[in-house]
Amino acid sequence: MATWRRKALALLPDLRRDLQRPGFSVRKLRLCWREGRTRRGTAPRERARSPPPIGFGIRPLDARDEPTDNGGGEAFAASRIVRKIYRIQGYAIMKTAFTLLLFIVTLAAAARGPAAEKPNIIFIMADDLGDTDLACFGSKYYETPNIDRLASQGMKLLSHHHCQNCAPTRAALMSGQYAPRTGVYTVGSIDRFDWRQRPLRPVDNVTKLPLDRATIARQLKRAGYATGMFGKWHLGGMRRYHPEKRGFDEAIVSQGAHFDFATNPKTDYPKGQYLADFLTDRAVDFIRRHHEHPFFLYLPHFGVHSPHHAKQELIDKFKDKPAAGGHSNATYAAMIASVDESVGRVMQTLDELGLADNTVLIFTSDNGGVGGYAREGLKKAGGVTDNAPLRSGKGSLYEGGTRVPFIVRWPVVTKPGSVCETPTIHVDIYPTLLELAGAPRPEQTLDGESLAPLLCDASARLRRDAIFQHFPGYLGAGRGFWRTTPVSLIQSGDWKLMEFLEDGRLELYNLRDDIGETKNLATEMPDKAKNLHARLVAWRTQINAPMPTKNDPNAPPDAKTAQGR
Ligand SMILES: [Ca+2]
Repeated sequence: MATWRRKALALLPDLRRDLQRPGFSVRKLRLCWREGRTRRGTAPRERARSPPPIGFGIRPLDARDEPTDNGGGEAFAASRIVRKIYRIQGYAIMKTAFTLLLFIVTLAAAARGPAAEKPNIIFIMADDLGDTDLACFGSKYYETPNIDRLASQGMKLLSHHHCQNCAPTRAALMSGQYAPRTGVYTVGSIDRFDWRQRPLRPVDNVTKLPLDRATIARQLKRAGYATGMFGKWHLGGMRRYHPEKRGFDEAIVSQGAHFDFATNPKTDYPKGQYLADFLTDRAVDFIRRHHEHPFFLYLPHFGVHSPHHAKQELIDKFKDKPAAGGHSNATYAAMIASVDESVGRVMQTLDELGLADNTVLIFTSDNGGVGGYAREGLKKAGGVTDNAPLRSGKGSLYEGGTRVPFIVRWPVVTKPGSVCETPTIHVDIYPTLLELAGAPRPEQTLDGESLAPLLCDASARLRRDAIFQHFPGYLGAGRGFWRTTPVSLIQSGDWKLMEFLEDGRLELYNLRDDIGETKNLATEMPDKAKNLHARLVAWRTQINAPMPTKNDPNAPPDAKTAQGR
């Protein structure tokens, strides 16, 4: 027998032992394999910036690939197998060996049951938390030790975007579709703001996620996941639109307040309990009841949305703390602290149950922070925080309104403390979770792309190279002032082009050089603006995006609201 063959076979018993360890996942192995393929396909200049590939392009291994002392070996996962495969590969077996071993590995995993290879998924989302409202995203006033720890153990996505306010973000997350496909552009009807003196009549707004859309929860449920949702839904709360009818095995929708809140279905809770604590109790209970099978937990907090009410002991902690960077509101800081406590309790529960290594834990916010308006001349818009250095805040399509913190911890796959600067957006989450779970794609169009390659390697390239937003309406900021007027935008790499639809005005920003969107380069760089605008128009055409129509200020009131319907 050839020497290389003897050495390769000698490694197999060791490999078999590894396969019996908890925490093993064929999916992780495939992701690492795919990551290697992705890197092999990148341009030479990109490759030069990345760590040198090994063998098939599989990244070099480091300490995080070893079993941890406190994890009892649970940190073992695909990359360890990949290393063994690499060693065998080093004995010249190459692709044949990998194919053979992947086959063996898949069979072994199948023998252990399908549950063993599916990671649990927890998606925690704050409400109205700004991009700089976490210590690990720059705040020197707010304190978020648990979320900071989560970020240190996982990956921060620094250019992740949601919509400018609540409902459309949730519709995109749940459906995997941009707003022009769901019709959910904002909260409430278009008549929430008096647009009648403006040049354009907004597109009618859909306030409930259409019933023919399969939610991400429904697809994960079809893949064998237990699914639970506790918190703010905002996509139609009653009967057929309730999350329990949209793919969640169990759901409690909270409404209205942080103390003395209502729930649907009605649920008893101790008088005086704070909503974030109530929701976390339900979430922890759900994890404990489903710890033996894969589960999807969606925990959309109402914090830190107004009304700004918080637990007194947390307010007291901040009331004498010096302001920093436009952050100064003790009650708001206390609300953030409660969300942080919630994340900490979820992390602790995962540790207690030994689930941390096989759970993808995501934390984000639904839209930008409420603040930064005064610099826009919107003195009546109020504000409780500041998104600086980002421009404007919630309700605006400038970065302060749409850029949000996004943290993913998936032990072994996400490199601890890593950051990713690739522009990403809400519609990417649905296909990402489908891939991580091995769940079937729905029949509906999915507009985003799986971020799994980025989770393996922050410098990996996605197939698409632009993200889009389309907002054909108005959001007010006091009488006669607007946080936004109708606008569409494209972001490609460092470049962002906005087209304001009232007059066709273009604004072009280089976000790497000018994160605050202070210098409009549209006139200075007409070719760049023209190219991006053509791509934006092509996207609007392809997705059949409805456009606002001309408004006639002299028409009778009935005619105005009837136009275009
Ligand atoms: Ca919100």
